[in-house]
Amino acid sequence: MTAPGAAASFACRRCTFALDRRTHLLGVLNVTPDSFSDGGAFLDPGAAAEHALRMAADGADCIDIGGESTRPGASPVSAEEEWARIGPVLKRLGRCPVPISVDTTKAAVAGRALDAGVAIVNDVSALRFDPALAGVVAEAGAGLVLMHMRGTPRTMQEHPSYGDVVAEVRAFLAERLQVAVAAGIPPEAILLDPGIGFGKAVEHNLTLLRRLPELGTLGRPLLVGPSRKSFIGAVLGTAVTERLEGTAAALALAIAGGATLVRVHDVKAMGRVARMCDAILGREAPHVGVVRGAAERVPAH
Ligand code: HH2
Repeated sequence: MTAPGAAASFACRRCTFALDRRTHLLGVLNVTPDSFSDGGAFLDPGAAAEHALRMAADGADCIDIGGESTRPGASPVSAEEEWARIGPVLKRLGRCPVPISVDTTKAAVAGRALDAGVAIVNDVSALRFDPALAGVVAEAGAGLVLMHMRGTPRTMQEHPSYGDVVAEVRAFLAERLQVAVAAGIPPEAILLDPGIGFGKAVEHNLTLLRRLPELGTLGRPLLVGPSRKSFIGAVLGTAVTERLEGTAAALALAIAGGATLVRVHDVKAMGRVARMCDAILGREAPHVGVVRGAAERVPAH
């Protein structure tokens, strides 16, 4: 089995990801009071920076910091408020060993984050909310994530309906890619994301994951973020704190379907899932690890 081929390279600012070699992980750092799974956990800048460094040590290839929740029904926050949450953390992450992306839709926030050394702008609105954002990204030579969402976080879960969800997400991403390139952002600095959980019913999320290879033909790497989301809770009947296995399954199938980057909260566990997938897909020579503890004394198969 080989994963369907999408574009393998991603390069921006000081950051290059060799995506043909292995799946890359974005570790989620939410510095918000109201994110759906970890709101309020990292409001203290010191704790947030510590968590980011822990995720880097656990194998995150990039830290994705966000100061505004995009959960269904969330109200927007001002650029000032968003920056007041993010800025102090970025200051502490001056010596972060991996690149940082900023999860924002606002040019003012992205600009300040890029000045502070961030490499990538993760825009869940795909350049729809702030007309100035494309110019800020292009000017800085930054990377850009274009994600599919229906409407806005406040309205997106009000009866989402599609004729063919995959065809519609694909057409949206193709059009936003053209917009970004026309604004001066080089294609090799762009990642595409189907936006799991953004204006989609459970079946839409499952269908997108099942038919992910159809999005790989857009010629840019695919980033997928199913981590802890409510479609997993709907399938398994589990609360947000009990979605690790569901996340692992979604991630494994996304990787098999061509995702070369995944956005995750549980970096250590999902890094193992990704490594195992990569080994099966023959992406990277498997690292033969040493089994520690009681298990090594018992032959296993
Ligand atoms: N999901 C969330 C936020 N940002 N960005 C991309 N590119 N893809 C995603 O799937 C994605 C995203 C939602 O997760 P989280 O940040 O944990 O929650 P909240 O928006 O409540 O802060």
